[in-house]
Amino acid sequence: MEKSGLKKSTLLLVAAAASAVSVAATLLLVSQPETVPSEVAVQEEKKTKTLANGVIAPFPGENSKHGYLLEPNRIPRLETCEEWDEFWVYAGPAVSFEVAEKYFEPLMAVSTQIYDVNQHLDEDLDGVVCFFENAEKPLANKDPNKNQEPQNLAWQEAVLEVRAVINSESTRNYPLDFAVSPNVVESHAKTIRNGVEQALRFWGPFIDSDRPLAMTVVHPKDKEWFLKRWEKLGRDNTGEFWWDLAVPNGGGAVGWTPAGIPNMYFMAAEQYPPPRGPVDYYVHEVTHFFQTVTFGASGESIAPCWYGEGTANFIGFSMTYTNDVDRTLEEFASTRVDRAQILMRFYDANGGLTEKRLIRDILNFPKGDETCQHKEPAFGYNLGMFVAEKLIIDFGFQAFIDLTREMDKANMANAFKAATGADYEGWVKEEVIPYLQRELPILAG
Ligand SMILES: [Ca+2]
Repeated sequence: MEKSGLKKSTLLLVAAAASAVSVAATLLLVSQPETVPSEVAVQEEKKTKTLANGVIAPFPGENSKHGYLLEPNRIPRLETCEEWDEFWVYAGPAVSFEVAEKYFEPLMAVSTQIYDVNQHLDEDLDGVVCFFENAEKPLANKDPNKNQEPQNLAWQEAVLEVRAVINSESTRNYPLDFAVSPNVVESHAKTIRNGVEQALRFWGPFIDSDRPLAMTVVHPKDKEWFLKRWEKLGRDNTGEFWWDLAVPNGGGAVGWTPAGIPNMYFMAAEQYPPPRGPVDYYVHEVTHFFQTVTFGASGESIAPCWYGEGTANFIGFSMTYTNDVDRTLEEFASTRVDRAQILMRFYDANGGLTEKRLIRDILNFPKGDETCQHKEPAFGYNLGMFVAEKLIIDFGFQAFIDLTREMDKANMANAFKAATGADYEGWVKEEVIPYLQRELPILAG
């Protein structure tokens, strides 16, 4: 009871600070506690400070798990809400959890420090940056979905966290050793190079290497040229195997040499031009480059089937449109449905989504089996995407980075423990499997 009394009294002060706003005034009435604490009690309990614009902020500052940097020199001060929407992938932020809770906005983030630096953008002084400024706002007590089944929004938060961390790090122009085979259409090579360079700029700061990325674009008519280049690059594990897979539809791959050096390939042709707008394809391949350059051949040998393609899928789809978070989430939502349907088709025909089966498919699935990557249900891509999603939901995007870095020396259980503090098998059995058993049937419909 005491706790809720404290919450209400803080809300009262925030609302009072924004007394010119009718929304806040309404809330003042709705949330008014039966007994208003005395001025002295409020002073003792609440620990706040008043910002320059008069908004009351918690002290010390509060932050939701948004992933943006908080060091004073890393928080940009932006001039317009348009610029803000380019930079900030969530709604808000609100100055405090108290303020955020007033609104029905599942993607509302909280950051006192980031609010403070950009408080001039909170024109109507309700404690939230660039959120229906001077307009009617969606209130929590008018939540249109209040009586419906709770939706899983955690995956969206994981997507936003990937975008936020990547946006928040500085960028880096990573060096390329770029080669194009003679028959490749010039504009195709350019599109692919732009996509990879864009993906490398934000992956670059995470990559602890200066070795230029050997990146090769080939046309299906240029097999001899490809094999020569492939020889020169150290005969990685793409070669004719990948060539034959790529010829019908094109596509990308990252192979690695026996010494663990990654090389990237794309096949493009008139009948399958490379995608131009979305960058998930390029982010996906650059995620593989990050993985292999970080943990080398030893990491490749301990990575379970779900790890490589699953994490590259999740991170790639999270970045589909770098400047359009809504479109990215919309397309990702339908991708999740498609992938869940592929998986449920398989499980329904093979004894169901049982714990025993999922333990095998996540913990013990043979990577060399063709259903890991190349044949339905493509566990690596499809099941792996949901395991990666749960990894980022539970431990954050940084845990994926840390896990990858730990995989250069340890076995998977030790790497996971070092990166997350949790027990790998225990996490799969107690968190991932119940999550999949709940989520996949709902998605597949
Ligand atoms: Ca505002």
